[in-house]
Amino acid sequence: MRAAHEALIIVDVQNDFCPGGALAVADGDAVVPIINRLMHEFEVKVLTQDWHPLNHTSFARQHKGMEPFQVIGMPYGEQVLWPNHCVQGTEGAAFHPDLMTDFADLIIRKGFRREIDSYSAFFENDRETPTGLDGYLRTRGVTDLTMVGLATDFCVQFSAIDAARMGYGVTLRMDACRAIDMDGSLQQARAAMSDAGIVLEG
Ligand code: VGL
Ligand code: ZN
Repeated sequence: MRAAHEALIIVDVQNDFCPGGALAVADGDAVVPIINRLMHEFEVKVLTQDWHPLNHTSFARQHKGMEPFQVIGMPYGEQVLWPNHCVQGTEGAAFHPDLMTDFADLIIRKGFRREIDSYSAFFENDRETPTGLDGYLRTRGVTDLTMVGLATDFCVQFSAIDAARMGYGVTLRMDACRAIDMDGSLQQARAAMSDAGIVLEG
């Protein structure tokens, strides 16, 4: 068992990011048994859940003439446009059925405001509007995070870099992560996370 100041952060292990889902990550479901085993090691366990309204502005369908995976400028910066995914209350937004969600202490939802996306578990994509997760972890005395889940190059990376920036010790378990990997984004993410002092393990 790990010390009580260590938390496991499980990012977006949802049906839409697994094979057959709307924004499927290759081999995404392979992380589930590894994460289930890891959950036994940690006292503090947090799940994040991508949770969008049907008219979310990160969906390509909301922008006339735009296709998924194209990039547009938003008031808060560049935004990749996605196929509709993780729509609130749908089966796609549900956790993978084999993920042992009953063990989790907290489920933090993100991306629920129409006008802004939220890759990070800590801040929306303006990088300044908090989700509340930092307050939760701090008040529980957590200082070190192990991060796992989907997708390595988007939500896991943004969460890990924000956490490192806020002073948490951060380790990524690469065997329990899978990437979307568009245009070299996985390689870029690995480099950016190493630069931020994040330990890439496995
Ligand atoms: C994610 C793209 C859009 C993720 C979420 O969980 O990495 N990626 N929404
Ligand atoms: Zn999303």
